[in-house]
Amino acid sequence: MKEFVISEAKAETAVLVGLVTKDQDETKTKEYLDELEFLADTAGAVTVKRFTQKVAGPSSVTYVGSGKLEEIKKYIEDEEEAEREVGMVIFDDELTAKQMRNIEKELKVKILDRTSLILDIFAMRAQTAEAKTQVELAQHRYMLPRLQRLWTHLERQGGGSGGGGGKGSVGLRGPGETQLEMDRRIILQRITLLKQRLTEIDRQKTTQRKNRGRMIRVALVGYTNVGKSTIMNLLAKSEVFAENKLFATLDTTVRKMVIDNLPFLLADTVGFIRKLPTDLVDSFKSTLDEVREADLLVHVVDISHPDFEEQISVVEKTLGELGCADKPSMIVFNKIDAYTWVEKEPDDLTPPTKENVTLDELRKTWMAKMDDSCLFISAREKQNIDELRDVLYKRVRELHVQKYPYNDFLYQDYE
Ligand SMILES: Nc1nc2c(ncn2[C@@H]2O[C@H](COP(=O)(O)OP(=O)(O)OP(=O)(O)O)[C@@H](O)[C@H]2O)c(=O)[nH]1
Ligand SMILES: [Mg+2]
Repeated sequence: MKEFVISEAKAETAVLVGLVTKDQDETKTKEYLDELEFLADTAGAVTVKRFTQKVAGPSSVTYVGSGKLEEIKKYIEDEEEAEREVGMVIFDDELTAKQMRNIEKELKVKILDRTSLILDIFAMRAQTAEAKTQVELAQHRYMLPRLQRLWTHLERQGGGSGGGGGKGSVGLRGPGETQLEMDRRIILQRITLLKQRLTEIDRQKTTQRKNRGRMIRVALVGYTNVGKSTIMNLLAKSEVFAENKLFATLDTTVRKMVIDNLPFLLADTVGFIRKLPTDLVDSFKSTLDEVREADLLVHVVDISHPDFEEQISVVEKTLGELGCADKPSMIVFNKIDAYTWVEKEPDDLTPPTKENVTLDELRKTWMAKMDDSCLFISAREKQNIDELRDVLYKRVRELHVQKYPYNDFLYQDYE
């Protein structure tokens, strides 16, 4: 597979750049950059250096200030002199076409932003026709406003169909502009085609979903890398690709499950992440239909992650955007085996913080907050899995009786 090829070859190196602003303090920026480093690693790049800058907000010209850009440039040059080539510089936020162009001119290496990095990983992960089409659509949408920078690198598809270039701004017309107009048109045509293709796939899938019969649909949702696929594999004895990389799952997998004669459908879905551009979420709308049409959402959380609380709110926010905020749901805190805390001295009076709360205390707080509709498990160590099955059974049964009041599941013969 592609990712093995990348990691076995000499890995490309990456420099990360983030900002500390009034909305994003140093700790937050560090967490964001940790995640960006994980994303880079997933894409096959080794992070060699991080740069951060304290500013009021990103500069519209070069994202960081000119002094910082100079510092980054100097670093790249010094590395080059020492024969350690820097492969790329990755910025933690989405860059505008103008910022990208200016930065590229200055640094003269490959420039990526969070969005293009995520797109790259998505492209690497896409397996089915649907996921591939969705990723290509998202890539073209990302490219369109940035064409001016990219046009020379574009692959030409189809012949140039005469003329073009009539509408450019004064002073910018010229051969380059004609080319740009042509490319823009090619991309727009491609976007239309991809959208048509997705509508067709979507139509087929909707029909398929309708034919699934009278079964309650449960969807595993959550931040990326929390263990959704591992839980799916464990419960449904399926073999969904799971690994310690971000976005291991891009395609939704649905499995039929039966607990005590009660059949229902369980879906594994694409993970969410911070700063995911709406455009990208849009492109994955049909994948996310599984979430939208679910009767019950099982929100999986990685409790061993230092940022799990923020991850919960990112997921809740994304679910809200998908119109799923009010769906029946439950929280499953996974990876309890990896949860760590700092033990306090008995006479230590410092108030509890994220770092020194025991799992038991955390459990109590969340059980109170969630009205008991949360569970603590370890999918890897198979802890509390029976409890998870029991709770699922109870919830699905309730929903089944509500939705299909004839209680027919007890009598039907499901193969
Ligand atoms: N320590 C520990 N690791 C776990 C547990 N469950 C899953 N993992 C690991 O967490 C990593 C991610 O698991 P996945 O099941 O791929 O996570 P996912 O939520 O499907 O991730 P994406 O598809 O990337 O969104 C893998 O390395 C798993 O082995 C657990 O209970 N404890
Ligand atoms: Mg997965």
